[in-house]
Formats: sequence, structure tokens, C-alpha cells
Amino acid sequence: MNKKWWKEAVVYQIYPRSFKDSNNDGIGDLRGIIEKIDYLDQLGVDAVWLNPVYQSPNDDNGYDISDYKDIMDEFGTMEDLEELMELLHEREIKLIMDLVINHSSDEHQWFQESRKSKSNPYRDYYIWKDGKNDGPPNNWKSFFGGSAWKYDEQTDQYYLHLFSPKQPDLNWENPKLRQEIYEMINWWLEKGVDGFRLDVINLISKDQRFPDGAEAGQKGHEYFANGPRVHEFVQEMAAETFNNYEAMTVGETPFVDKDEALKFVKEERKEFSMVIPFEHLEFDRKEGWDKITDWDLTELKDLMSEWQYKLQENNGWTSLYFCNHDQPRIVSRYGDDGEYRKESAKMLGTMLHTLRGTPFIYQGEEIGMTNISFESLDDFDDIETRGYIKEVQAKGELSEDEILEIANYRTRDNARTPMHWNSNKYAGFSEVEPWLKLNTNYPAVNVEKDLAAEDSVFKYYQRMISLRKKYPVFAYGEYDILLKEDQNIYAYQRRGEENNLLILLNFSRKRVDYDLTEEVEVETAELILNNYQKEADFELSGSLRPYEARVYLC
Ligand code: ISL
Ligand code: CA
Repeated sequence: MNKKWWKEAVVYQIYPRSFKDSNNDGIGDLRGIIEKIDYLDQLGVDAVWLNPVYQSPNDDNGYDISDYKDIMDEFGTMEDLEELMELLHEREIKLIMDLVINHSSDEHQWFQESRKSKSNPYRDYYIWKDGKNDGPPNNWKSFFGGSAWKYDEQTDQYYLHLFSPKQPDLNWENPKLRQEIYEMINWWLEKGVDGFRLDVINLISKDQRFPDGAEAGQKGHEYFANGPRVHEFVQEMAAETFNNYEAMTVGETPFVDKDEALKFVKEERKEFSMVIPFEHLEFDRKEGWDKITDWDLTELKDLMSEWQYKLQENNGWTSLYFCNHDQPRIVSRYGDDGEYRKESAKMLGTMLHTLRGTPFIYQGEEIGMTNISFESLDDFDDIETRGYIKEVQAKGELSEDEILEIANYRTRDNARTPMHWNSNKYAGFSEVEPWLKLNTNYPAVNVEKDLAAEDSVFKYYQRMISLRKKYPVFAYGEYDILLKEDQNIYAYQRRGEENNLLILLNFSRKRVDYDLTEEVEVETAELILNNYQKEADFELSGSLRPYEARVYLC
């Protein structure tokens, strides 16, 4: 097993718009992050991933970039970013930037040129096609609703946008475009950034026949996700950029199962360090955005196990996460955000920090932040949520109240409300009204409280991270599932060179018995992490309290 710094690291994701506002305009910024470096250091994380901070008209909060080599005015300046990087490096915290290169903003100079004429030198930087029968070139659907094509009068053609019309897809078939992108990536690497998270990177190669997609689901994905040349492009990019710097790379890859993932992360293939999987977050949305589905723990266990075995047997790696800026808060999904908020937040965190892979913590997760409950459909800011609301309204099957309930459960705004620093007005995020409504529970759930309480979620995370550093088995141990059929408990072992870990996680709100006598041989085991007061030393059979998590060193 090759040792790498990023296999041992814990990454903390910051959504700059919502982390800390330093100049009281209601919008988080780079100097706000600088103010909180001590906090990151105290938590013990090894790397920070920043969501996009580049120039952007903010149609999709920075995922629509108009200048890759400049900083968004609202966030600060290039000097601020350089200072942030330096200060992080002083604490031995690495900086990972977001790289959005499947598409740019329509306000990027390349697109401004591209749309001018069919013979413009930048025309082929984007994907232009003639319409078909008075409509778009095919039936592909945008992630944010409606057709993925937009008609442009100036040249009487359509351009492809898998996301918003203000996010035209770049044409990776064009070698000139690819070279420009590599040059930009090297420019950032030269500046000293330590790696990148690559946005929807498995969508960069489109089937050049542009056929209609099957009717169900995200129409067209079979032709634009994991397309014909995707691995060729990724290998070329890696060889010309990241691999010359030993940078950490995290490919965001929707529509990727364990087999497809392995192609991106098998070390010998020299593509990415790890991917961001999606399948483990689809259990409560199997019937679509507008139906909340019950889910079954054994299915989640099977899925996690398949990935774990596949990657460890084939020299591959993955990221481990439950929350990010696109996902509702996990404690409100797979945990319990009421009575057992703290216990379940810690239990879910334990799972992420004890599986084989690199854990990613999303801001607020380390204090157990929960989903919101906005009171009006007008409160939602997220472009994806607004798209879905429109679609569901058009279907006419649900009342406004029912839509509100679903939107509150699903919205990406759940992750994007401002961070809770204390119980002051505006939660210590800003002194003025923030750009997005706060979660109203900030007086009860905030950093100041968690730093003061011994049994807080924060303190538990801190301990978990320090244990990862102390025992290499957390990063490198081999995974093996136990109690496979159990409906309530997720149990597994990690086997390392010096010691082993035994992990027991109760996913239910009741006390549950377990019996490991048939499954493991353990003589002595030290309880090194537990989200309750210790009840007993290790027993091969016993019971777990609601949402209890135990980690034994054996
Ligand atoms: O957010 C999602 C599910 O709620 C996904 O459909 C999401 O759009 C997809 O995972 C891609 O996400 C990334 O690219 C988007 C951007 O809006 C997301 O914030 C980003 O993480 C377009 O750049
Ligand atoms: Ca600000």
C-alpha cells in the first residue's frame, strides 16, 4: 500500500459565501476564513477545500466562472487568497481549490467571442449545433430543469448547457481548449495550491453523435456521463498538470458506480487521487426529488461494502462524505435531528472517519447542524431547488404546503445557510442580515456552545481526528464487514499492520442487541471512541444504545 499524505488527511470543506463575513456586507469572504484559521487548526484538519472563489456572475454561486485567474469581488482579492494560503501552510494545512472545467460562465470572454460568429476562433471552445425540427438538437435535459440546449439568435444555432443556460459546456474535443485549461491549472499549481476538487469531471466527454437519451431520469446521461473519451482526457490533463506536482485530485463524479470509479482512481492509471461518489446519498430519493423514500440500512451497508472491497482489492481510493454544499444535512436524513441529534451526528461522523478513504467534513457538520425549515417557497435561493419547484408546480399533483415540505427536506440551501458561530444576532456570521436566511436553531446549535461543552459534537470530532493521526490503521487498515444481515447495526473491522479496529454503529433510535461470537476472535479490546458514557468494556455480545457508536482498538 502506497503511503500518501492525502490518504491520511481529513479535509474540511468551506463554502466561502456562508462561512464568515469579515466586512459586514452579509456575504462570507476570504478574510472571514482567515479569521477562523485557529478554529480549523483546533479541529485538527489537514486540508481545506474551498468552493469556487473565482470571478463569477453567481448564477450558480461560483460554479459559473467568468475568469479563472481572478477572485470574485465579493470574496476579496488575489492577495487575500495568497495570504490565506500562506497562513494555512504555516499551520500545515493544505489548500484544495475547486476546478469547474466542464463548463464556464456565459460571461467568460471565451463564450463572448464564441457566440459572435460561426467562424470566430473561439467558436469551437463550446458545443454548438443546429436545431432539429424547429426544436433543440436532442432531448437532453439540464440538471436544473428544462432542455440542455439554448437557442442563440445571433448565429441561429443552439449551445449545450448541462446546467444553467449561463453555464455553457466547454468543448473538450478541441485540443486548443484543453491546452488553455492545462495552462490555467499549472498557473494555480505554480502559485502553490495543493490540489483540486474537479467539478462534474466525468461529464467532459460527450458522445459526438449527440443521440436522444432514454425517457427516464436525467435524460441523456448515458451519452454525456463517463463518455467515450473521458479517461483519455483525464489522463492527458493529469500528465500535463497535477502529476508533475504530486497534487491531490478529487474528481466529482455523478452517475459513477464502483467499477467506473475504479477506472478513475486505480493508482496505476494515474488519473485522480479519489472520486466523490453519489450512490450512498441516493437512498432517500430513489423515486425522485418530490418523493421522500424510506430506506434500508442493509442496502447502505451492502453498497458501502462493495465500494470498500472493490477499491482495496484493486489499489484504488475514495473520499468519504455525507454532507457538502449540494446535500441536505445528514443528521436530518440518516440520523435524528431531534432527541438524538448529538448522538446520531457523532455516530454518522464515526462511520466516515473509520471506513477506508479520506473523510471530508462540511462546515457545520462538526457541530451537528441540521436541515432548515423555510416558511415560504420564495425563501429558497438555490438555482436547482427553484428549478425543481417549478417542475413540481407544473405537474400540479402537490399543494404548495407539500412542496414546501419537500423543498425543505431536499434543498441544497440546507447546507448553504450561514455557519453558526455563536448565539448573537445573525449567529456571529455577520452583523447585518446574511445573503441567505439562517437556520433558526442557531441559539442552540453553534460553535461557541460546542467549544464550551465536553460532550459536544465538536469535541467528539476533534478526538476522532486525533485518533486517525495516532493510529495508521484508520487510514490503511483493510475493511471487512461483520453482522452483514443486521437491520440496525453497521459493524466492521479494519485490519492494520500494528493493530485492528472494531467499529459498531447503531443506526436506530432503540437499544439493539448484538452478538459477535461467531464472527470475530478478540481477546482484548480497548474502547477508544464512544458517543455515550462508557457502559462496559468489550463484550462479544451485548447491546448498543440509540445511535451508539463504539470504536475498539484490538
Ligand atoms: O446537487 C446535486 C444534487 O442535489 C447534483 O445534481 C449536482 O448538480 C451535481 O452533483 C453537480 O454538482 C456540481 O456541479 C454543479 C453545481 O451546481 C454544484 O454545486 C456542484 O457541486 C454545476 O457546476
Ligand atoms: Ca463580506
